[in-house]
Formats: sequence, C-alpha cells, structure tokens
Amino acid sequence: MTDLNAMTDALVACDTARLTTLVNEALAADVPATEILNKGLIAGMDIVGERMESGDMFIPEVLMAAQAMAGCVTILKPMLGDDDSATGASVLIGTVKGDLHDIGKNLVAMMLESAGMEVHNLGVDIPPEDFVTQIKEKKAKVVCLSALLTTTMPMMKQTVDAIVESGLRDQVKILVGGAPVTQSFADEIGADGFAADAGSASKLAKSLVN
Ligand code: B12
Repeated sequence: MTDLNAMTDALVACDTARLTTLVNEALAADVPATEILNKGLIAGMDIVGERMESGDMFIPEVLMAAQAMAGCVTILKPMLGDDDSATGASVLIGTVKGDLHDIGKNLVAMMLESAGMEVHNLGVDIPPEDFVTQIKEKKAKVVCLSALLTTTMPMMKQTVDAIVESGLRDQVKILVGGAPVTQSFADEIGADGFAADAGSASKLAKSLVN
C-alpha cells in the first residue's frame, strides 16, 4: 500500500532520492497524481513552512525541500493534465516584485498549459512595468499574479494599478493567488478573481476567457 505520509516525511527530510522513489512507486500503484501532489507533497511543504517559522529548518534546507518537490512535480506533470481543453488564450503568469517563491506559480502555469492555454511564465520578482510590457507583447487575455509573502501582497495592488494606468485594464482579466491571498483581498485590489489552488485557478481562467 502506498504511504503518502512517508512521502511527506521524505520531503521534510529533504531526501530527494527516497521521495522520487516513493512518487514513482505510488504512480506505479495507480495512486492519482493529484492525491500524490496534495496529500504527499503539498502536505510536506506545509510542514516545512511550520518548521521554517519555528526556526527548526533553515533556508538552505527549505530550498532543498523545494527543489525535491519541483523535481517530483516534473514527474507528475504529464498526469496532472486537465482533459477538458478549452482555449488557446494567451496567459501571463509571474510572481510579483520582491517575491522569489515559484513552486505554486509553476503548478498553476502547468495546469493552465494543460487546459490548452498559451502560457508565458515570466518567472519571479517581476516588476509591474514588465507585466504591462508583456501584456502588449504577448497580447495577453489573462494575467496571473502570485505572491507568498504578506510583504509582497501590496505589490499585487501596484501591479493592478500599473495595468489600469497603462490603459490595458479592459483587455485583460487579472487573477491573483498564493498562500496569504484571499478572495476579499482580490476584491479589494480590483482583481477579477482568486483561486486557492492550481486546479481551481485553471478552471477560473477558462471560465473568464470563454
Ligand atoms: C519553499 C519556501 C521558500 C523557498 C522558495 C523556493 C521556491 N523556488 O519557491 C525559499 C527558501 C527561497 C523561501 C524564501 C523565503 N521565505 Co518562504 N516559504 C517556502 C514554503 C515553505 C513553501 C511555499 C510553497 O512552495 N508551497 C507549496 C505551493 C504548492 O503552494 P503555494 O505556493 O501556496 O501555491 C498554491 C496556491 O497558493 C495557488 N497559487 C499560487 N500562486 C498562484 C497564483 C494565482 C494567480 C492563483 C489563482 C493561484 C495561485 O496554487 C498553488 C498550487 O496549488 C512557505 C510555507 C508555506 N506553507 O507556504 C514559506 C513561506 C511562504 N516563506 C516565508 C518567508 C518568511 C520567507 C523568507 C522571507 C525567509 C527569509 N528570512 O529569507 C524568504 C523570502 C524570499 C523572497 N524574497 O521571496 C513565510 C512567509 C510569511 C509571511 N507572513 O509572509 C512562509 C509562509 C514560511 C513561514 N511559515 O514563515 N521560502
């Protein structure tokens, strides 16, 4: 039987080799990729976050855990697809200026891609003006902003404001997300939507462009 707790433990222990073996074994045992992701990997990252906060894990270890998780997400990628393919709409996604977290953002990008969208993943630490330039360049219909720090949430508002000031606001739908972000924050800063996870983000993006 597949033990998703063992996966969580391996991630927290930054044991990449064991984690990779466990993920491959779970897939071979037909455990759904979404279950591996949510109950094994994301559950592990939550514990990593708690330990980081309590000072029991330090940045280099957190980075190792993040890299181990990113490797497993690559393995899961083909199985996380959303077969309800929709649109070839151009979508921009990036982590806002000042914020370097990208695991969740990359998961959202992956789900959007597998929903048939043309995804332009701008990366991390993206200033508002770069989002504006890229909207024009990539003729984007949707812009997805990610932030994991309470201190970078205001940068989401600055990015929305920059899009408004550029005169492009009517051409794009803006989605926001990341662990500290909420629906009420999205409403407050004038975004079009919020989603708590990658699957809901992709469904929401599709509903907004269809
Ligand atoms: C891994 C990690 C790091 C890694 C990041 C590596 C990487 N490549 O991403 C490193 C070590 C670099 C790091 C650094 C820091 N971190 Co950090 N980090 C984390 C940790 C443990 C996990 C984040 C993660 O990947 N989660 C898993 C993914 C899958 O979840 P997610 O990102 O939430 O994404 C999901 C949803 O939110 C949503 N989503 C995400 N983006 C979007 C976008 C849209 C549009 C939508 C719709 C949805 C959506 O879908 C995703 C998939 O389901 C969190 C703790 C936690 N539990 O969140 C702390 C955490 C976010 N970090 C924290 C801190 C404090 C820092 C540092 C300031 C530490 C320091 N002293 O230097 C630095 C900041 C660096 C910077 N400028 O960004 C704090 C933030 C506290 C706060 N109140 O703001 C946290 C909460 C840890 C803690 N409990 O203290 N961190």
